[in-house]
Amino acid sequence: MKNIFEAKFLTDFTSTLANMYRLGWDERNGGNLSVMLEEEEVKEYLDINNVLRTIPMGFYAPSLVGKIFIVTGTGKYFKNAQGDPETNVGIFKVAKDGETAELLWGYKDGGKFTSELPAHLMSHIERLKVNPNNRVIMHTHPINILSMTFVHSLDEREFTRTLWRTITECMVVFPDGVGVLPWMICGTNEIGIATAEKMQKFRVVVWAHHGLYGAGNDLDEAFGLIETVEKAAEIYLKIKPFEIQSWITDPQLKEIAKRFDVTYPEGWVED
Ligand code: 2HA
Ligand code: ZN
Repeated sequence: MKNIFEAKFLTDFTSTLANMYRLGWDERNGGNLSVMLEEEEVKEYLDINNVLRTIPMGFYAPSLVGKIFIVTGTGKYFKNAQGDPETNVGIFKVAKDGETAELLWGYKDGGKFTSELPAHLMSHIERLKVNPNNRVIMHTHPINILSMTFVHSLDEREFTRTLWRTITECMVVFPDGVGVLPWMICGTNEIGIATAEKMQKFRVVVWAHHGLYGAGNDLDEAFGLIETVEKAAEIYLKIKPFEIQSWITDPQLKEIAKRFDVTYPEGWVED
């Protein structure tokens, strides 16, 4: 068996957490991350039939039976994950009953997965329906996008259009737009269901006054997507106090979409 501390799926996971922490996105135990792993890659490092303990998930996910996930631990700090992954991160398989996690590695101090597991796994389920290559769900508290939810309409068409119109690359990176949820209690199945429903259409779902969820085929893609949304929000907040002399216009948005061959939701760019 190879040394799991050298597994790329683990080192990429913890270095991503470190980057998120350094950007100021994940204070204290803020944020959580989950990646669906391939059984073949995990088998090189772990006996996938050796279950350390079982943990009830609190909801039923039949379509994920047998799937293996690496997930941040509840109450754990992103800043500590690289130094001590075995305490701060866990790897589990969804048991045959579809509602129990079979721990294969990690959560060494007796801990368990993030309180946001429902939102993560429900989002995985919905993203996989529209994109079988999706592997990553990332939840974080970026400063600017969070701030924007206090001063901007939460209408998702308007919210998206503001972001698109601040940086040319936004239309290319998230032509599907961003979903927005009003303030809700976090850590519940209800916010999980609401987030997953938005994930049918969007790869980014903003949680007002809390943060956002992002999805991607790999860690770089999910991270890059959130980084771009966050930067657009930063530009918006920087320019908002001033009289704006020029925005990216609707005809320009159309030109970008045409040039980069991307499609946006109908009616979200004006004629
Ligand atoms: O796990 O970010 O939404 C900490 C959180 C909860
Ligand atoms: Zn959060």
